[in-house]
Amino acid sequence: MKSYFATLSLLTLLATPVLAAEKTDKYADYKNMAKQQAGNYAAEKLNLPTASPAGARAYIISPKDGDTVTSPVTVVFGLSGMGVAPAGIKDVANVGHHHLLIDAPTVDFAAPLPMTDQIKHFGAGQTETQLALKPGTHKLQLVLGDWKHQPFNPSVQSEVITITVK
Ligand SMILES: [Cu+2]
Repeated sequence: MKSYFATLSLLTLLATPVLAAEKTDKYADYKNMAKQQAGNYAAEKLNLPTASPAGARAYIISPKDGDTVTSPVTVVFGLSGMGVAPAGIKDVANVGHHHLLIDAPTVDFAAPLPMTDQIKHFGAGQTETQLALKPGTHKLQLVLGDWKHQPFNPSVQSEVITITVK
């Protein structure tokens, strides 16, 4: 009889971790989902930057620095080491959308980029645009933004190019 109880308690002990493991697995998805949502909420409230992968690079394919062009100017955006996704896509790693800075506006890289005449958002995931510019010289720069329109850390941005519009 004594060994019967001993066996029974041994079986109980053996079974416990299995049951516990099953229970953890059962709620793991919900826990991860809640964690993700809490993380996104905090990121939005606190302007937490999204990390960019090493080597990610944004660049303006066209026009080239120093080009003389006519308005409207076709500006073609380049990105390597990351992907383009519409704004608001929260749970995909290493994606963002382009922003075009026109004539060097002051930008707070630690906050979402505002939408102004000098800061154009391409939140649908566009990779080029037609830009109407007045005659004269203009500066253009690309800055990649995360799902909440905030520059990455480190920022993924192009060189500033200067073009002349005839
Ligand atoms: Cu944006």
